[in-house]
Amino acid sequence: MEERTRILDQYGARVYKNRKEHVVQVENAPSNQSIAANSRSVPGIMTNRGCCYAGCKGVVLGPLKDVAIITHGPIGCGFYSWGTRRNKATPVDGRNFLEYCLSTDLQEPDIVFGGEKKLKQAIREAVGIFHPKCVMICSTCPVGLIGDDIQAVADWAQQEFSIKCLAFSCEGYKGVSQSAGHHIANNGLMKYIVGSGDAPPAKRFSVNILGEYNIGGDEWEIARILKRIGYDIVATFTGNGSYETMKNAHTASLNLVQCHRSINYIAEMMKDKYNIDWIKINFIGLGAVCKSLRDMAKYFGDPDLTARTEAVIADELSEIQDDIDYYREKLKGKTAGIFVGGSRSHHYQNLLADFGVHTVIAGYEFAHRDDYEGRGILPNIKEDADSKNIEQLHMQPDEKHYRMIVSKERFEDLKQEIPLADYGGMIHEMNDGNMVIDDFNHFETLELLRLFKPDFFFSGIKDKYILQKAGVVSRQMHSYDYSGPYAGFRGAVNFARDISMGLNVPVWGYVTPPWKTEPTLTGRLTHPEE
Ligand code: CFM
Ligand code: HCA
Repeated sequence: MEERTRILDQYGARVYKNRKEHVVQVENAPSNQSIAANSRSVPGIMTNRGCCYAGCKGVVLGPLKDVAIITHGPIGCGFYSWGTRRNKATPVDGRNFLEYCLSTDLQEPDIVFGGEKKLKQAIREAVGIFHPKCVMICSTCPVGLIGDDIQAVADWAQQEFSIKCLAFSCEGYKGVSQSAGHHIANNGLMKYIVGSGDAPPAKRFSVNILGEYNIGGDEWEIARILKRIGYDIVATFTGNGSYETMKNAHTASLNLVQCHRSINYIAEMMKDKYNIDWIKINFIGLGAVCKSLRDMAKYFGDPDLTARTEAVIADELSEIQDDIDYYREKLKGKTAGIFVGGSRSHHYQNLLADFGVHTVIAGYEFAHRDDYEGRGILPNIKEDADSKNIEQLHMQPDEKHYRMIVSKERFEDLKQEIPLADYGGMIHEMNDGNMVIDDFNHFETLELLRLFKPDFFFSGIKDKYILQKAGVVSRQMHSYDYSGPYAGFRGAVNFARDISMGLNVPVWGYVTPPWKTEPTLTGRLTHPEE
C-alpha cells in the first residue's frame, strides 16, 4: 500500500522494524488486519502519549466531584491535571471539588528525606477545609522512586479522621502510557468503593454509565435522553460522578460501556462479582445513539420501554432535523483524520459519517489490540513485562449481591443481537486504503497531512497549532476546544456547527501572515574583502 510504504521508508532500519507493526493500511474491508499496540514508544520519538498518573488521576479519578484528590508529588503534575480535560460536574450541596487542585508540592528536601510527613499534613489540611467523606492519594514519579508508603498513610488517615482514604500508586513511569493508570484506578474503585453502599436494589430499568467523563457536558446530554426514556442512572464512572453514587453501583441492572479502553476492567469485574451484564454503547453520533438506545431496550425486553425509546428517538430527531440537513449540505464529501487516546477515534467516525464526512486516517495513542481489532483478539494478546506490572484482580461472586438479571439462555440469545460483553473494535469499520496508526508521532502526523490532505484533523493540544499552521481545520477531540457537549442528539448539532464553522469561516482570508509582507531575516550581502 502506497502511503504506508512512503511513510515507513523514511525511517532508519531500527525504527522501521518497530513502527511497521503499528502502521496499517486497510485492505479487503471489512478487514481483520492486526496491529501492534500497548507497547513502549520508540525512545526519542515525539509521541502524543501521556503517563500512568494522567490515566489514573487525570482521567478516571479526577472527575469525582466529592472526592478530595491529593496529587503527591512536585507541583507540575497536579497543576497540569487541573481543569485541562474540561470534565464538568454539577455541584452537590453547593460544592464541587473539581474547582480545586490539591497537591503536596514536593520539594528537593522531601525527595531526599521522604514525603510522608508532608502527605499527612496535606490530608489533615484537606479534611479541615473541605470535610470530604473520601480522600484519594495519587502518586507521581518521584514518590515511587523514593519509596513513600502511601498505603500506610491512607490507613492512618482512615483511622485518624474516620473517612475513606484510598492510595493509588500510579507513578507516571508505570506501564507504557495512560492506559496503565486506568487499570490501577479501576482496581482501587472496585476493591474499596463499588459495593460499599447499602442502598436497596435500584429500579428495574437502572443503569450505570461506564467510561463517560462529562467532557464539555456530554454526560448531561446523555442523562437527559436516558431519563426521558425512563431509565434510572445509578452511577456514572466517572463524569459528573461521585463517591456517594459509586458506592451503590452494584444495585444497577445493566452497565453501559462508552469508553471501552478506560473502564472495561470494572465492567468485567462487576459481571464476575455481581452478575451485572455490560453492553457496548456509543452516544456519539446520531445513528450510534439510536442504535445504542434500541440495544438497551432489547436487553430489558419490555414493550413499554421499547415504545418510549422509539417515541423519544422520533421526537429528538424531529427537533434537530433542519440543523442536520443544513450542516450535512455544508459538510458532505469532506475527509477527516482522527487521532485521540483510546476510544474516540472510533466513536467520532460515526458522528462524522452522519454528516457525510469520511474518515480516511485514524489511530490511537494508547489503545490495546482489542480496541482496534475487537475483543475476539483477547486470547491472542501476549502479556509483556510492562502489562504484567499492573495487578490483575480476579473477582469472586459476592454472597449478598450476586443476582440473576437475565437467564443464561436469554443472555446467549441476546448476545446474537446486541453487543453484550462485546466490542468489535475500530479497524473492522474502516474502508480500503484508510490508514490506521498506533501511537502516532509528530513526524507521521505531518506525513499524513501531506499524503492524505484531509479537510479536518482531529487530535489534541500537542499538535493543534502545527495543524492550523499547515492550513488544516483542527479541533481538539479531547477537550472540544471550548465547546460541547458533542454527545447525544443536541451534541451532534453542536459538533456539526463547530466543524462547519472551522471550514467556512472567512477569517483566514483577511489575515496576511507577517512573512508575506516583511522578511523574517534581514542581512547584507558583502564581499569578504570589504
Ligand atoms: Fe476513554 Fe476518554 Fe478516550 Fe481516555 Fe484520554 Fe479523554 Fe481521550 Mo483525552 S477516557 S480513552 S485517557 S474516551 S482524556 S475522555 S479525550 S485521551 S480518546
Ligand atoms: C491526558 C489528558 C488528555 C490530553 C489531551 C491532549 C485530555 O491524556 O493526560 O493531549 O490534548 O483529554 O485532556 O488526553
